[in-house]
Amino acid sequence: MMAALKRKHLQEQVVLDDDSDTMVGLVGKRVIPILVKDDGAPMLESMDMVHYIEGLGPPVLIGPQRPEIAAWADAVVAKTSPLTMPRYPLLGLPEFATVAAHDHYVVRKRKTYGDLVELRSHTREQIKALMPSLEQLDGLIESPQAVNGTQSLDDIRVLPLLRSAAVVKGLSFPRRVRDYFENHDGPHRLQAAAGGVRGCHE
Ligand SMILES: N[C@@H](CCC(=O)N[C@@H](CS)C(=O)NCC(=O)O)C(=O)O
Repeated sequence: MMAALKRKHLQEQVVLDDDSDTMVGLVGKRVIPILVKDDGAPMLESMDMVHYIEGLGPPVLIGPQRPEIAAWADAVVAKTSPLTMPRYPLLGLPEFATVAAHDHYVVRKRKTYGDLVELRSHTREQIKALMPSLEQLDGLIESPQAVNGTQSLDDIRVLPLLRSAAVVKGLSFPRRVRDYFENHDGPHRLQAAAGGVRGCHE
């Protein structure tokens, strides 16, 4: 998202879920995302990457931040993960392109979330539990352009969460959330801005 906002070219390399060697070879452990800088040095904290890219050229995250937005983003993950995590293997994502990579993810997630089919069978209750948080965000959004009126780090906190949640069929965003999301996700806007579909909220 940050690279798209800064109009920076980012060469993307997808790592298959079972390809631990590539991750360990770069940073010594299994973790994504990894940003390899032009000088070859890897970075492995996504917010560090955001600050690093923001530092290249004129800033784009110039608006104010609000602590309630960060708090909202931190709290909502517990509600979105049970919906999104069991759906990622259904989306034809490139990190699950082989049967082994797909099954590696399913087995890994089963340890944390239990059986993924069973988890999906609770979709109705999970959506019901998430709606109050989306209503809360609806009341916090100041404009369709930016959650705080002017683009800021808070948009980097919120938009990818909405992008992930949007994979859930049957989940409808409240009006202001939808306007905000569609403004950033439409075909001629920052379609690439929220990065891949899969949220990194483990
Ligand atoms: N603090 C890191 C966390 C990254 C993270 O949690 N990555 C997850 C995937 S979304 C991960 O690599 N999990 C280990 C695994 O896939 O085995 C960041 O914000 O970049």
